[in-house]
Amino acid sequence: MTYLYQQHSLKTAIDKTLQYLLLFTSLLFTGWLQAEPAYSKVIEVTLGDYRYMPHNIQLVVDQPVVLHLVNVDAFTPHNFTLKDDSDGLDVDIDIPAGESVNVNLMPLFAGSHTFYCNKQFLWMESHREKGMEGTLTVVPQHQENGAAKRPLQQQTDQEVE
Ligand SMILES: [Cu+2]
Repeated sequence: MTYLYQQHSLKTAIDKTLQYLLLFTSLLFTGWLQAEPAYSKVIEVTLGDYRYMPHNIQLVVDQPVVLHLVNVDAFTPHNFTLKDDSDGLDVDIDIPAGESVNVNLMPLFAGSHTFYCNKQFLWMESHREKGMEGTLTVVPQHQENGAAKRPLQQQTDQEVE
């Protein structure tokens, strides 16, 4: 009898623990979803030989991305600077030679911005002067892939013709 009772209470204890664990996990997950957008789309940008590849990057408003910056040079440190006060953009990150860095970006407004490398070795030309810069364009959601949605009226007119 005693044994059965103990077994029962143990089972109840496990059930309760599982319930709490499940509740805790769901709370964590919900909280995480609300706090952080899902940075699941990765755009890889290679830095090397005083240039960015690609040097034209297109983002879509409200679609978070991870910029995966890879410095492929063996000895030259590079950098990714993207500043625009009007958009709240303020990125200034160094990528040491042979290393990579991730930057989470959440574009809020459409627009076009220049990014560049702020490195300069002694009195020589800066990396930017050597051509190490690029353009980051943020397009509205409906202009993604250059396919702008046509107004409904226009579509109706075409069907009539
Ligand atoms: Cu550089």
